[in-house]
Amino acid sequence: MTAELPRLSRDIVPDPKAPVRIVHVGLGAFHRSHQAWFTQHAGDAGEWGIASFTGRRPDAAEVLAAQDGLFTVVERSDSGDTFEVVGSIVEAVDGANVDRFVELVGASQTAVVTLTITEAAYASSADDLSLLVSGHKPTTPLGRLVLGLAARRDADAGSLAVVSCDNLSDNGNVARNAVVDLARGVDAGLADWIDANVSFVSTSVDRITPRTTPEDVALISERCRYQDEAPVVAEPFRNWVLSGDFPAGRPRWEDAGAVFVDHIAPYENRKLWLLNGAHSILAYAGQLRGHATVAEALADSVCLQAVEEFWDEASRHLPGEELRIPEYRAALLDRFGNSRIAHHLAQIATDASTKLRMRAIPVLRAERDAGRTGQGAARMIAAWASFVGTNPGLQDPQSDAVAEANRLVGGERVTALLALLDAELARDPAIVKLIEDLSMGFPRAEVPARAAASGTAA
Ligand code: CS2
Repeated sequence: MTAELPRLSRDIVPDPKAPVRIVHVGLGAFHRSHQAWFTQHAGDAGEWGIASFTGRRPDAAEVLAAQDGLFTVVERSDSGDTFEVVGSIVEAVDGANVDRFVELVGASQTAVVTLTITEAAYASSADDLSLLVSGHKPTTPLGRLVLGLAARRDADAGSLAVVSCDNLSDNGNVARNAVVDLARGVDAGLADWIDANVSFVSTSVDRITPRTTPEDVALISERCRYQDEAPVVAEPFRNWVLSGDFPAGRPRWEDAGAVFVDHIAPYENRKLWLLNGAHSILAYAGQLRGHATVAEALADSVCLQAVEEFWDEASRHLPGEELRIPEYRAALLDRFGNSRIAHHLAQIATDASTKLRMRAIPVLRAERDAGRTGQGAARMIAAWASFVGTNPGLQDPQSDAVAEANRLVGGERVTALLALLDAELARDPAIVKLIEDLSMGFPRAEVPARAAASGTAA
């Protein structure tokens, strides 16, 4: 039946291609439900096409290219699904096609480069530096970006904006430092050119987008009467806060609800601590207790209390009426409780050593500086420490060091794990003891709470 349906393309959903003026790195589900969606909904969308490159594997680009870049966004709320075809991605390219990437970053009509490359990809890579120095093609996103920016300088194509859309605090500056440092190792003049001509924009991005399942693909065929191999399912909520200059222009993302601010840190912290921090607590505590999804874990009072305790601590360091913390927290409970979105805890649990540095450590430090224990933040770390004890294969940029820590026991083990997040805190025996004691606190629930299964979001 499915085989008889036409494949989604610009023939069956006419949507003229806009010229490429945005280059994206990290063509995944989140990019499609967020930056591509916002670009589609900008008032001047017709002028802004995205060329989107994959990170490590070609698959997503191949699937999307076969349907002219079009894909369906399934907006999934408690009350049902709505379907929308998004056409802002006009070119979907394998990231290994470095020549095309360099050509586009070097083109004067390109005004914006956006990144969703994961938190871990901002760490420096010695391999990339030696590849660049020896005139070979780099393999990491930032290495490729340095090559692209060198081409832009050489072509005298002018300034542009690089917009990090990863869940890192101060992500614009983190991106700037990583790119400029890498460039300086290759060519000091290039580093200076980047410093003077590239605007690194900081952003806080938000839209819960679980991995697409075969059931989602089947649902599109049934409901939309075309075949789409690259749909994304997302919650109705979306948020994008940006801070920085766009010297070569940008789409009118504000028409789609994006907000431009002078000082982004409070918004970033609100999102990273309250949303992502809670996610990390649920990911480790929830799985230890036998749950599989965010909604299931949230229905367990042990997990919910751990989240609320952490939120109370974090909220003390999120001052200012305009942040509307009580409303934000209430909205998060609703969003997490959307049981039709099957957001798997295993997906959130990866890359802990990078994520917890952003989600737990700032709150733990702020609480201790204020003379309190920081127990809520410590509990997030304790849940991770306990989880990696029984799940040693968890994906992590520091997986070797995690495995080494796991060979130790008791306080020594906790010290070694904490040192991966914050070396100084790991030297404080009181914090180590607190985390060690808390790590016993997540026994498997006798009857794991199971959220009502939905026919479409299983
Ligand atoms: C999650 C985020 O996987 C994770 O670490 O916390 O991907 C989260 O779902 C998004 O930031 C929501 O905007």
